[in-house]
Amino acid sequence: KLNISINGFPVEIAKGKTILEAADEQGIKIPTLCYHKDLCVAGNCRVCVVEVVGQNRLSAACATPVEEGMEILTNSLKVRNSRKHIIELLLAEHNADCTKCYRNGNCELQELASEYKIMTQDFLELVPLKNYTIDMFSPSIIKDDSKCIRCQRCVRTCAELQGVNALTVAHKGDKMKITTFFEKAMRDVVCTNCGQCVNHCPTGALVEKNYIEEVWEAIANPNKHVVVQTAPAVRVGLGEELGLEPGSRVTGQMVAALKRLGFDSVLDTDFTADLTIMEEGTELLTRLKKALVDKDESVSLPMATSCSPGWIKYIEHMYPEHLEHLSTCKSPQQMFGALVKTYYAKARNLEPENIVSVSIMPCTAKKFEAYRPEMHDSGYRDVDYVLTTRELAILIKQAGLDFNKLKPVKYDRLMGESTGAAVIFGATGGVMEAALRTAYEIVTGREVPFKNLDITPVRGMEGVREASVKIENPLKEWAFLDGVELKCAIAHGLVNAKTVMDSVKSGKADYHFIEFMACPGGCLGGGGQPIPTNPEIRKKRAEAIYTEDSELALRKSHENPEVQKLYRDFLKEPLGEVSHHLLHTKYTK
Ligand code: HC0
Repeated sequence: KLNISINGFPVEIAKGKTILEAADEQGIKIPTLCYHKDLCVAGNCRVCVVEVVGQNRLSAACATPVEEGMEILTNSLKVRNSRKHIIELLLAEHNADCTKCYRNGNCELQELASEYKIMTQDFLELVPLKNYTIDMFSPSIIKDDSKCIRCQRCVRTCAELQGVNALTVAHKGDKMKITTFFEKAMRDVVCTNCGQCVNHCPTGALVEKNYIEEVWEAIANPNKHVVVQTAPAVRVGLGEELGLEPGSRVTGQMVAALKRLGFDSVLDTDFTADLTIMEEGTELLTRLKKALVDKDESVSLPMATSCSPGWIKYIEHMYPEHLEHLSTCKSPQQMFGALVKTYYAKARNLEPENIVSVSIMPCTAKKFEAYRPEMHDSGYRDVDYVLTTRELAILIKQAGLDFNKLKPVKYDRLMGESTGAAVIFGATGGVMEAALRTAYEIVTGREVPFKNLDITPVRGMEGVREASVKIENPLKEWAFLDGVELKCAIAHGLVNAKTVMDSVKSGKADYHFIEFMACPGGCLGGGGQPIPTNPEIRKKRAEAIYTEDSELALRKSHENPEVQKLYRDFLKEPLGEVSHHLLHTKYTK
């Protein structure tokens, strides 16, 4: 322990902490802009400067380790004046038309300006606003350079968390800007649309492309039947955006809110998450049989999950020669969309052209996925509009609903029933766990050999995890799997996907099945989830997901009665002809 003082009060601090962390431990907030718990320290915004008694210059609290005997002042006159000047300078270069900004009310620069009561514009004459670019071409993300404070959180996010490097710094001095390769539109570079830059941006420089008005118009149109589906991770994120603690579970209230917003039918992406397990599990077992029994060398193992659209865009860009590893299953969002305008339309006696299919996702890449040209197997655009968790909160606020007063209600039926296996799709490792619960039982006739069905080796927040399950005494049909150790890997965050893909590429990966999710923590940490995000918040959302699963009566995808009915009435069998047409896809090199 080190003995220091903060603002004149003696404190003991563990060795290795920064001044920022030491102050935080003592309940003293030091403002930051470029600092983020998910990222390496940059120390470039200088908003977190503090005075260390005896030193002439001010120190950046995020980048300065505590030393024995340090006397730190976090709020001296010198500190306050310096901080205020920095905020004023940032504002002088910033398009501060806050009332028209998408991040109005949730902007770190706005909050600082408010705290420091920046009422004047002393620097405006010195640094005139330039001609800035606003890139609106991407279906997922808007990049507005007039709101950028050049903190480079987005650049570090894209490099460190995602390993994509779509964003970079160009030029010097007052011409410095955050841009892309050859300053192309985000749509035209390697951007995966994951939106991690959006939920790490402190201002409105990077925001989701919103489809709020389009959805209100559809709801208001009496000739349209508007169906909404909600992704697994939204139910553990939405509450935060409406003032509740991270990790609040709001499934029933969210359904109640969606009904009051005027959606004609409130359904669940979890239904098609269960369906995905039936299709993907069968695909995995088919590949194993071909490889192990038929010795078919054209079969690609390991098989990789295909439900995270950011991950799909990543592998298409970075490992195009390995696309055959991907499961051919569409994501649950897109399976849902294809079924709504076919199976659901028929069952409800609706004309598909009169159905508007909306999905609520924790993800910005889902907007991109819905707009992929191949996603119209129903004969129409399968999913018309994708809103993020944040956009749903905006709808709820605009409608004047007091979320906390809403009584929980259940999803509508057809396509509203789901199991715990589907809920855990929202956490890293969840798709793997759901698949193992079903595949093991199909093969052996018994439940997976883990207490309460909790396959704990696949859970957690390590970037890359490995697990295996030994198959013993399988049913006759699966005798070839007797004694086989089913080897799995899980990667979340694209930088970790790279590690695993490099080992696949080099032939060293001896896994059978790999789950890839583009975002840290899986979808619960998606680019469309409430801001802020950090490891503690994601951990609480994950705990909420697993609690939700543990409390459900049905926890295995193959036990979903509505999925069973879907196969009986419409699809007939997993990987059958109808499934092939509606639920499976091809990828683009
Ligand atoms: Fe996910 Fe999904 S679990 S990608 O993370 O598979 O976004 O929540 O909706 O589609 O179900 C996101 C979350 C989904 C899909 C599901 C999958």
